[in-house]
Amino acid sequence: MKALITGVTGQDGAYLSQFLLNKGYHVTGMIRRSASADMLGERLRWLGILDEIELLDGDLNDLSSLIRLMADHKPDEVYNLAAQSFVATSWQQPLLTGQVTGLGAVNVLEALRIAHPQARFYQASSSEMFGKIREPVQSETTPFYPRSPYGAAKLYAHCMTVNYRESFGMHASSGILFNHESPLRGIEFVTRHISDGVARIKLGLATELPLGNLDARRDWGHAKEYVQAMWLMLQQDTPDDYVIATGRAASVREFADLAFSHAGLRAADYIKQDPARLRPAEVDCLRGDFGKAEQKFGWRAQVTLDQLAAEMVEADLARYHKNSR
Ligand code: NDP
Ligand code: GDR
Repeated sequence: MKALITGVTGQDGAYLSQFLLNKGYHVTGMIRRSASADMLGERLRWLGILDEIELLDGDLNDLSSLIRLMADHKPDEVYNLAAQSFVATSWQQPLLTGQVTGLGAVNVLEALRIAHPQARFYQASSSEMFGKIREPVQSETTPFYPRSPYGAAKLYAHCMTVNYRESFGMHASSGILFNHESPLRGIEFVTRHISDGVARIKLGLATELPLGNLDARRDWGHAKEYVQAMWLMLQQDTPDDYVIATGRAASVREFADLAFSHAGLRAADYIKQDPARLRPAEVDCLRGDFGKAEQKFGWRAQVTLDQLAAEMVEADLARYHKNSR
């Protein structure tokens, strides 16, 4: 089996590559040209799989590169994970976010329709589409109300994925994934910002941790488990949309408490409220109903929030120890 992954250098791209390699797939990853090419595969290197992946140039905004990839490689499965994925940045760069996160997904769908329509397609949809929530627990039937340029762009990509499935009979599925984290999470996201901050404070490299809205609640799971759900969706005979979540929600403050206490510290002694980190519009609380995924293909999250926080803090402590040697 051959898989093509866009966004292969990101958190999910790295774990999905590892998962598919273990299943015997040939994995091709699309990467955009960078002047820092030596840094690009850092997450893949961390997992020890960089040399096992075929990396090819392309960009989500360049339809011709996508058509060429589909025509030349004829992948059985295409996972569209590439995006401008940081919500806070989407207010600073709303047009770019729309182009990459929204239109970029349609470029991939178009490339497939033109060059290789029989491939199975996965779109990385997001719980951010629920935004100002219409139901306390969100499922595939909950109405959407995005609260950021990122959420709006993801909703467009999501609707287009459904549309290509219904218009052209393509095997196109969307995973509406709730937040998922890991030691490979980008440093700008709150869980990793916290685990990194805890490690620095523990090692005497920092004295405080600036945070924005401590009351925001998220349904946080482990990325390693979520990439399995992506693959399971593409193994179904019929394409569909699925919520992937743990079903539990916790606040930023609660996650910080877990992370600090894992290092033997009290969060309240170090957290500093930073108004600059507040967002123009906030998503207050997300909690997902994963019942459809569990019923259709038996997926359910196993890792607890405490285990997740502990793993992330340990990984950041290890990074600083390694760098200081
Ligand atoms: P990351 O931010 O870690 O990775 C994003 C990837 O997209 C990187 O490989 C990046 O490449 C690539 N990329 C960005 N712009 C372009 C472009 N123009 N052309 C080609 N590649 C590009 O995201 P995650 O791994 O966390 O998430 C994967 C996907 O899932 C994203 O679409 C995200 O929006 C979505 N999602 C994530 C959730 C989460 O909690 N993690 C939850 C729900 C959805 P580079 O390294 O060059 O920057
Ligand atoms: P999110 O993740 O916006 O949910 O998007 P993020 O970790 O950035 O924020 C989660 C919540 O924490 C609050 N917060 C802070 N956030 C950051 N980044 N930094 C801070 O200092 C801070 N303090 C408080 C935020 O206001 C927010 O409420 C992630 C991304 O991976 C998206 O791509 C994905 O689609 C969604 O998850 C599901």
